[in-house]
This record gives sequence, structure tokens and C-alpha cells, in this order.
Amino acid sequence: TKFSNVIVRKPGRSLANGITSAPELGQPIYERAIEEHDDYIAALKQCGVEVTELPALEEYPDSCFVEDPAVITRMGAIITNPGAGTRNGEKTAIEPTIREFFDDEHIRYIEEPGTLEGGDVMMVGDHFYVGRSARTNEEGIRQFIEILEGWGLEGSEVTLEKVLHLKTGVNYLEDGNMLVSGEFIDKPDFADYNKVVVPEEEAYGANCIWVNGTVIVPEGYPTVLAAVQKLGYPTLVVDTSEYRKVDGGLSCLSLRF
Ligand code: CIR
Repeated sequence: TKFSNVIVRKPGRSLANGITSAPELGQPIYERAIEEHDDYIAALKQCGVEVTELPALEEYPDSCFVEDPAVITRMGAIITNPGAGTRNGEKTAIEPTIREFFDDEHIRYIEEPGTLEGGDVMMVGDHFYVGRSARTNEEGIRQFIEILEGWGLEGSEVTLEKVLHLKTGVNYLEDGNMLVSGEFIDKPDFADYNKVVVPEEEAYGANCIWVNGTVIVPEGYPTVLAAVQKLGYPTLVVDTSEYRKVDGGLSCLSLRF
């Protein structure tokens, strides 16, 4: 895998009203979130990708998490149907940008009553693991796998019990290496990978991204950082603490393809 392009969307001031499971962390501070976003873009550029930066959408507080309304594979793009009501319209907002990169032939849709969010999709080569979550339902997964199979790719369902999205707790770093935390540590689905177990107190740090050989790690997770470096990857560290306040992390903030 080699990524050439990345799509990101600036956070708006409404990010403070993003959906969160952790209100005790407080609301994200807009100015800080913008700085962190700029650092994130700079890190991506260091990994040799072209970054397309979309403007903020105040009407969608969670729209900076562009990973959720679309999934991009080497065969084409899938516009999802986000299961979170306040996020559903993001699929329409992302579509024109997807169309700049893909023609009609290479775009598919997840349709009602199917729901799916990209944060539940983890790519491992031509296999896509899809989390069945509060946001992604059985019918959404069925449609998604049917689309993949039409493109000669494949997918399988992973049941989630605790976390928001699949990639909240498990992320693939290429080369057989997988960061696993919590409920994913012992999942039979991932038994054959070289698993790096993330300790509970650093669970948020499981959401790292591999970009062209470099792994971007969130700031403040020293055990995760050391483990990734021990695997031999060059690393870049980016602070995503403002996004963490609304359950967002490194992977959610971009579409990489
Ligand atoms: C949400 O609850 O939808 C946002 N506050 C966070 C989305 C995080 N996205 C992701 O894990 N892919």
C-alpha cells in the first residue's frame, strides 16, 4: 500500500458540540483544535501525501472526522450512511470531493436501512474488517461486503461491545503488525497478526495511523510510542487531545488513499 492523497476537513467552532461519551473531559477549545489540525496536516505532508483541505462545516459539529462518511479502497469509493443522526448529512457534504477523485463507475453507496461509518472499517490489504457497532448495522455491513466483492475485494464482520468504532480499539500498521486494545486483544479474528497489546490506561493510543512507512502516534502515550518504534517504524507524534474530548482520533481525521 502506498497513499498518494489525504482528505481532511477543518473543524468548526461547533466542534464543541460534537457527540461525546466523555463529557468529563470538557469541550474542545477551538483555537487549540485548529493548531492540532495544522500539526496533523504537517505530519501527513511529511509522509509524502498530497493533502486536500476542506473548509469547516458549522452545521455538522463532527464533520472534521471525514473518515466516517466515506471509505476509499484501491478499486473505488463508498459513500457511507452514517448511523449518527446528526452526522448523516455529512455523506452529502463529502460527495463532491470524492467525485473529484473518482468517476461514477467507481462510486458506490450504502443505502437505508443500512448504516455504516468509516471508523468501523479497517483495511488489511484487500480484506476489510467491519465493526458492527451502534453506528454500523448488519444491513450496512451486508451492502458493504457486496460492494467489496463486486470489486474483487473481501470483508468480514467484527462484533463490538464497548467502543464507538472498530478503529477506536484496533489499528493495522501493515507488515502483519496490529495495535490491539481492550475487547480486541483476544478476538479470534485477529489471532494471526503480530499483535501489540496496548495497556488499558493508554487505550486511546491504539488509534495510530500508518502512512507510507511512517506511523503517526497521538501525543501522550509513551508505551504505544515505544512499542511502535520497537517494531522499527519511524514515528511522528501529533497532539489530538482536543479531538479526544469528542471521541475522535488520528484515523478519524482523514481519508487516506
Ligand atoms: C462521533 O461520535 O461520531 C464523533 N464525535 C467522533 C467520531 C470519531 N470517528 C472515528 O472514530 N472514525
